[in-house]
Amino acid sequence: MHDIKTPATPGSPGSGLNRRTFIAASSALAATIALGGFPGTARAEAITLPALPYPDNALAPVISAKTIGFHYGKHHQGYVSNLNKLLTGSEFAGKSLEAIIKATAGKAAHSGIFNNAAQIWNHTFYWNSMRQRGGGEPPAELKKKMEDAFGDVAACIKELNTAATSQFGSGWAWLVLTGDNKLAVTKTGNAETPLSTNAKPLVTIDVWEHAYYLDYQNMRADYVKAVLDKLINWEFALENMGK
Ligand code: MN3
Repeated sequence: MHDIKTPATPGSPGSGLNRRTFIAASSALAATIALGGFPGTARAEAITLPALPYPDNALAPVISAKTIGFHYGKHHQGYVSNLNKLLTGSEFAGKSLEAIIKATAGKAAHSGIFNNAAQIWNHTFYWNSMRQRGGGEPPAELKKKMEDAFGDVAACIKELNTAATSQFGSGWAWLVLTGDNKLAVTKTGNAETPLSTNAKPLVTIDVWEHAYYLDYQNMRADYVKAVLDKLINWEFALENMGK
């Protein structure tokens, strides 16, 4: 999913980009090893845990390094480990994550594979839906789309906030681009994802308790507001709009 390029001078002083790339490459290596292989000898068919797009403390204090440690290191990794076990000997082994999700969505006989595959995809999308010093004014092209669909940016954010806070139990809130090229807000339960529908996901917020409980306990609304105000990655949304 991500191209990992090891820089010629990893971690060279004064180069934030090199440092980030090096951390990403190191995380990818750790994930490969955690899955039981080494670069070059890893099982070619295995689904791997994509590297975080930033260090684990990049989103603090809104989302702590401790939360990221459990959420990415245990939950996200756990879905990867479970899926690889479930795929062994199945008709879906060797297929891409997206293909597995689309082939198993809505099929009760394959719910275990779907749930783990969709959770892997949703979490990778979620990490990218946030950034250090996010929030604020969306890029002009996205802002125009928000105004067309919701009236203004604040109304779009309010819809996202309502979807995230009103999702009963575990799930996700999404900003999507519908089949008729309009922005819309949706929410999904458990592992469900708009990826298997006609709508194109732009950004998401994880509202499973494990996403916020260590930092906010039961105060989901505080977590959602902080993510929308300070972390949401509108540039990522714009990038996805163009795909
Ligand atoms: Mn989660």
